[in-house]
Amino acid sequence: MADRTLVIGDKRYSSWSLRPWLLLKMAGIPFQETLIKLRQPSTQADCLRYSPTAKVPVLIDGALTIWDTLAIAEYVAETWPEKHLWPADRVARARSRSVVAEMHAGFADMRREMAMDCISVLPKPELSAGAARDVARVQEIWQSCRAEAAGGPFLFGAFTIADAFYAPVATRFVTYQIPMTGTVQAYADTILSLPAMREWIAAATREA
Ligand SMILES: N[C@@H](CCC(=O)N[C@@H](CS)C(=O)NCC(=O)O)C(=O)O
Repeated sequence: MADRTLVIGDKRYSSWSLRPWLLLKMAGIPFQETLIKLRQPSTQADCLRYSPTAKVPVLIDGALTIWDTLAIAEYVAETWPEKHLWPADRVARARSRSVVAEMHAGFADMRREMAMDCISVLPKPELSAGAARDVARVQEIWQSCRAEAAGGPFLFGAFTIADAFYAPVATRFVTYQIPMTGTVQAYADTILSLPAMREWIAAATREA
């Protein structure tokens, strides 16, 4: 059994947990899971057992603990370079790091007003101007990346860290009935039809 554990939150709600989980699955890197229930009186104490920030995800690889999604993704990419989890091309790699950084550091309004609930379809919310801008920007990123991508259906062709970072947004667009057309719809469909995504959503349904 792998001496590697990913500590995650509820699959239904934890968008940050989905990112490294999907990355490890898509890369075929074995790991065990420990799931902490979020939004419970015990959540903070449960998370503090693994992470100084009291947040998930956390990757525990042997003696090493990594407690931030981007740090986990970088560690995985460095440890398994043969998986090519960043694009091989230097220019594409710089662009993919930019869109990943945008996701990691931004989209606060969309995140707040469209919290991940990957097993539900909810009424389309009245979005604030900020959240509407976030949605438009994500769609612009997907369109511009797909326009330049070659060799596969993902943002940079083959599956990379950028796809893991935007996968939770594909579920949010469905949950909150955000209109999608053309390239944006096709990209969301690509992500949501991945066997690993189906596995995550099926497990989220069982949790509920
Ligand atoms: N910057 C962190 C954010 C992680 C985060 O906010 N995780 C949420 C769950 S998605 C969490 O652990 N919340 C703790 C709580 O709900 O008490 C990362 O990139 O990993």
